[in-house]
Amino acid sequence: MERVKLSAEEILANLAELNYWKFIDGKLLKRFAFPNFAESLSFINKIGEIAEAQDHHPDINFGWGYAEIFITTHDAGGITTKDFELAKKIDAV
Ligand code: H2B
Repeated sequence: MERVKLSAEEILANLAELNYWKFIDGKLLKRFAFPNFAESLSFINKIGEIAEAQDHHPDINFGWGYAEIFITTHDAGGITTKDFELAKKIDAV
């Protein structure tokens, strides 16, 4: 059940519960800003631990002062509730 693709309406309804996440090219996306490289790296390491615990893994672009998180459910070929659960846990970091 968890890995059933959500409809466009369901995605929009779930997005409304999150802060600053967008739905672009079939993925949830959020960009985080940091004052230096070390804090970007620390942030994505924490996300890595969460992803392993959830068995649900985002794609990440990061560098000096930023991290961009992209989430989709590869097994379902779209967005599922697992993506929103992961986004909420990332926001709680
Ligand atoms: N992460 C994401 N983002 N989507 C998946 O479909 C997915 C995953 N599947 N992490 C998991 C791993 C699956 O391949 C393993 C076997 O549970």
